[in-house]
Amino acid sequence: MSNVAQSSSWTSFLKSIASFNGDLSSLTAPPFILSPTSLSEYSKYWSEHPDLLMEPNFLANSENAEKYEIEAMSLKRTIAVARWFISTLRSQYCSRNENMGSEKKPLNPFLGEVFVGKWQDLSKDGKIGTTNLLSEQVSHHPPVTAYSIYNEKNNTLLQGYNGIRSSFSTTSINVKQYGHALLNYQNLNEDYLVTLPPLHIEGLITASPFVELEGTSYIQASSGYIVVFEFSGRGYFSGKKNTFKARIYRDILSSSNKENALVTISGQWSGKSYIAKGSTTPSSKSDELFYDAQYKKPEELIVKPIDEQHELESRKAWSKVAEAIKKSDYDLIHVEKLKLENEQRDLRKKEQESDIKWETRWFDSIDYSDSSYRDAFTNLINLSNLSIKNCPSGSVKGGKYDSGDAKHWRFNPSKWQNESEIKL
Ligand code: 0T9
Repeated sequence: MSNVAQSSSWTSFLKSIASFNGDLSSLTAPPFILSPTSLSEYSKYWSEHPDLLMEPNFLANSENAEKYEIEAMSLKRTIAVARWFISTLRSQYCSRNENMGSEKKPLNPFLGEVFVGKWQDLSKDGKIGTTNLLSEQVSHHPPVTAYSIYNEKNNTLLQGYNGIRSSFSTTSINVKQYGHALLNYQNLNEDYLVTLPPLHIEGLITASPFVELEGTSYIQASSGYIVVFEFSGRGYFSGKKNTFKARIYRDILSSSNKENALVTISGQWSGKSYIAKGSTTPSSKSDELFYDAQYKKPEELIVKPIDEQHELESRKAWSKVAEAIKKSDYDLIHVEKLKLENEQRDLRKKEQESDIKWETRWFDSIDYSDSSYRDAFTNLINLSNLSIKNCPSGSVKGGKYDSGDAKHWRFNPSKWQNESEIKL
């Protein structure tokens, strides 16, 4: 075991996790496990392969297509969306390990913190266009981040929000994700609902934490097709870590029997996966490669230099804390963090005194409890038979987790149009 794992700071951190109240962000962790990056930045992981996110646009139905051709094309687009989703996972769940040696505790975003940037078109023919990211911390207790990823050239909008609830078991932290992503391809008049998988953090005893996905994620297409992803770690489907199996069905009804799968995909989401027709598991020897996560580097988001940023922009607001973390200067980290936290406390106090509530910048909380309300989301929820409640992502309707309010965060484009202070 490493010196770090045996150090008193790590063991006392482990003890504090074991007895914590559920809010991981409130724990004081030893400096070597702190990341200089705020959780509000993590929204960028959704689009580090913009070409894959845009791909369905290039699989449109041809004019006067017959019914069977339309069916075949919407299946092809669903496969493309599944490929994009798999392509996001290595960035989402492995990048801290790959870039900083282990999973790290992110900075806990303050209310109203924003993170913005863009991906430039790297294609030769210019068909991808620029993709913009807007990320905003819409809640602090509990932490919730909302985002909008918009590509004007292809009229494509990916929006979503996420939060977590965690618990501790003997050797790992178990995390349930809340929220979902919604994908709208306006040119195709097609929508997708993406749910977020549960995960756990392993490697705590040895002070080398890493994330492993578990459970199920769904992608429900407005065409009816549904993709069911099952995740597992080392030793379940195979001896490998980060494995998944995905099955695509014609609709939720046919998904009750695995034999009905039209397409089956399997492999490692951080490595190679393979695809085959029907319900048999594809093999790396005889079947087609579905995705290779190591084949192309993630495209880096372009973010303005810190001195051009607004006070609410993440990297500017946290710059002193981030510097202290990079220097491993524990006292300085503490001092700089406290400044930020006190400013926030004062702000909340002033708001309370004058009876005003903090207003979110680009997102609205929409209450879906009125069952006569209809939009793309309610349509996808009905197709998928998933819960409309704000409960663990991917919970089924009528299941044991189907409870809570029905409020979800949505992007409000007119708020962004009227934005005068924050520039991309
Ligand atoms: C949404 C993602 C999420 C956020 C992170 C659990 C976690 C905070 C939430 C779910 C993104 O789309 C995907 C990736 C990683 C998730 C983080 C991994 C992690 O460890 C942290 C938690 C809060 C900790 O920092 C625990 C403390 C420490 C023991 C880990 C180093």
